[in-house]
Amino acid sequence: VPVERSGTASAGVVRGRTDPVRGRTDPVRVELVECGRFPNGPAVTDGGLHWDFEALWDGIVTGLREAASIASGRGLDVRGIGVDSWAVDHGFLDDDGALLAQPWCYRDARTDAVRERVYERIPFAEHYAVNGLQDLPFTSLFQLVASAAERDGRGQAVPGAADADAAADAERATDWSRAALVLLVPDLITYRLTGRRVAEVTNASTTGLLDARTRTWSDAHVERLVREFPELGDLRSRLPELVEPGTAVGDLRPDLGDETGLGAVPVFAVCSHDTASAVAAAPLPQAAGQREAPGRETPGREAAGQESPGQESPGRETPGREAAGQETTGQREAAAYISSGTWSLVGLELDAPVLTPASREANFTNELGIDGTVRYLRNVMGLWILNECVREWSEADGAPVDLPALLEKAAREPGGRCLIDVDGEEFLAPGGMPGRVRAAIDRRAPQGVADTRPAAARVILDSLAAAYARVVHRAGQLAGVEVTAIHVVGGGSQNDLLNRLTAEAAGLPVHAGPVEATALGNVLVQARAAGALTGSDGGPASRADLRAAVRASTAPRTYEPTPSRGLPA
Ligand code: LFR
Repeated sequence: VPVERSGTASAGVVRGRTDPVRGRTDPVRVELVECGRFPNGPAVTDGGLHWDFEALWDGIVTGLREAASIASGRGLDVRGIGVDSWAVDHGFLDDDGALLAQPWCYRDARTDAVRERVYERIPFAEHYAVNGLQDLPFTSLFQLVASAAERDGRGQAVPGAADADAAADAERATDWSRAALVLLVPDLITYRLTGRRVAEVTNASTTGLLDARTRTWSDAHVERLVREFPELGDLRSRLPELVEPGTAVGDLRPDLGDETGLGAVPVFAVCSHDTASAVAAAPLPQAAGQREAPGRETPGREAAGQESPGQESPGRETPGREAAGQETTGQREAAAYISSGTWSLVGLELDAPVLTPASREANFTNELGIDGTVRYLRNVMGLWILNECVREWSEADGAPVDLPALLEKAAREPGGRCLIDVDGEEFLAPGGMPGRVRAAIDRRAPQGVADTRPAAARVILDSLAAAYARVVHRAGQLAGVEVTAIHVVGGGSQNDLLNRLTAEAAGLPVHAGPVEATALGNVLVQARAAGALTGSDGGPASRADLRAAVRASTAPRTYEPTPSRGLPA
């Protein structure tokens, strides 16, 4: 399970007692056992920010070896392997299935200008109508156009290329011109594990090439792109067959079965986008649309999917809870989620995309989720900003910063003095983060905020909490649901101060946990596919059954908002 700044290989043990007559007698419990964890981060190689795929692969094989040994020590059978990672990034395979180059990291600035060129020819609204994706500079589509435009595979013109001989030409051929197939990072790993080349749909939905309504590659959109950018050539033929989470992709290659000690184990497609796995394991009470507020009329499901500009109230950027409640009276209730880590992915689980102009203008995304669902959310920059500051402060000190102590001091700082725009693209790239944060504070707080680490940390966390609150309420308005609680999952759910600030800012209870939601979602989908997890009635497990297993296996912490407190000024 590689993630952006560290990779974990976890094994899940699924327990539950089944009575053949009465069905299941106790809730299924899942225990996660961490088998390996390794650092992962983008590095500048070949003139750009790339991932070290071989280092990732080594970490994975080591983790699998450890999983085999832990399982055999505990007398357990390994029933499946599933891969998830961050989204959008991909590698190119040549005709022989070899990886042509290290995958680019989406944080490289090469797509900035490309995005403008793409929108000049295909306006954002036309993309949104098909793929429903928020405008982010790094969506795979922009990366592909950038790669196709490269002349020597690294964005440099080749001097004297015109009169180069054929052999030199071949050597200089771009990665794109030699690419037979595009595989997203988790699909690349699944391919190495099994030899099978597929595109798992939750992650494929972040490429910009999928139709958010049909969950299939949009031939029309791909053709349109190729018409405008002929250098993309036969893009469609380079997109693999799509599979849904839960599909058995193939068995672990025999050589790897031997090398790791795992033997023949099926590899399942899971929600291979880490955020989709995390949302699958967010213990949401019910999916939006399943539960109706008592005595209230429920609008048709289509209401959210159709263009209904009258549905939202323009100009209300930051409603408090009561305001949102008034506006959404008569609508369904739902809990929001925040998948909190390097990024914070903030939104709702829906059963159809919201493609309205209002949704587009608010820059909400419709990524795909488990069991035909849509992850209706926005990317908020997340703990990346704080983590990068901590990394640089630690480098400056020559010793790791004591994070709990820093957060304790930040909690004692006066709050709400200054909010910075955590979504600013200026924070996207690594390096120099404390300086960029300071500059943003100075722009926003003429009255001054002390130039100390705790003060900077407090501004970042206040700003994150305010952004979460805004996005949660806006998601509710745009999707036509009343948000009644927030579930924070992932590593960031351990940040007490941030949870407390979020509850205050949103005026909603915050339930924090599980921390390892991504690994848990990954394991649960495998467990269901392998037949190790059935529904409470003995039939196939539903999403609600998966979440019941999460609830039975973890203990969330709840933060109640102070009554009458709304968003920070
Ligand atoms: C989170 C995540 C986000 C995606 C970003 C870039 O790890 O997957 O969902 O937008 O990383 O891939």
